Amino acid sequence: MTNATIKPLTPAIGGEIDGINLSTPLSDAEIAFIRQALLDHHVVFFRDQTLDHAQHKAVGKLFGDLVKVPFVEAVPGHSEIFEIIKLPEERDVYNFGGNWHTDMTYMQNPALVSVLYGDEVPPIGGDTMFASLEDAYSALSPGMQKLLEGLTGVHTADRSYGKSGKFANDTIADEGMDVRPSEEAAKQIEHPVVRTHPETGRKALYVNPNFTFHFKDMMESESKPLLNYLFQHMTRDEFVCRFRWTPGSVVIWDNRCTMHRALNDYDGHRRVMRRVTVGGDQPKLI
Ligand SMILES: O=C(O)CCC(=O)C(=O)O
Ligand SMILES: [Fe+2]
Repeated sequence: MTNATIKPLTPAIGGEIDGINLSTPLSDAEIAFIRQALLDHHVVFFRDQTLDHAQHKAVGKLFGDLVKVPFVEAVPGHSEIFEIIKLPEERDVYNFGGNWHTDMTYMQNPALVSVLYGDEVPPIGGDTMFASLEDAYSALSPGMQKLLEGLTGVHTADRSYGKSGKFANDTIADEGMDVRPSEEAAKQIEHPVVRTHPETGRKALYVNPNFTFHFKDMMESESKPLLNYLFQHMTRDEFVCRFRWTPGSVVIWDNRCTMHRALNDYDGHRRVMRRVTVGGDQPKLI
């Protein structure tokens, strides 16, 4: 039994769950409710939660084993948790997650689910946007779907975490977020451009502007026109939602069928989020 309710945010994506306290051990009915809501809405939101590190990890573990995220320092003593911090004085700097992306597609086994907890949120701004990659796929013509199903995407973290990536000059990293650029980021990883969700059987587009550089066996210049078309298509109004954080909000998203983007419109305010990440399967087109 659960008294939980869900209120969709938009027809395509996002649902706010009420009536569940994530800091307590959850009943089987509550767990089933959250899992189904995530499959139906791709990203779910909770308000007014209070999670310590152990409780935060317990929420992540509802979906599988937790992993350490590469290139980002973890919270001391908690390798599966990291903090996303932007300080008031960090004006005009790149913010973490600021380009549309799906978490960790630069790995052979990218993230399955991410659980983000809003510890300190700005009074206005700092929203996060989410896009449904299933709706984006479904809206394409049968001809384009077929073409894309024959393609493989090449992903790398180099532009973000490489030696000359976005975070290479993050000079006040000591008090803020601790990103560690590395040669390792240049590694190239291949994924199908269309993947099948292993639990729902639905197909989703699986490329993103932050990590997908080109199609396999094609040059960047050849890949760009189609990739750019897809990136524009994937962020059409009818496929996205925008979440307004309040302190204690918890957001859980399914990286198998979504991408997201953190908005950088709150210079002069501190924003602190904590994330745990559930390890994923290898994306496949079935
Ligand atoms: O800070 C945010 O709103 C999202 C950052 C992000 O991309 C992530 O946590 O995966
Ligand atoms: Fe992210």
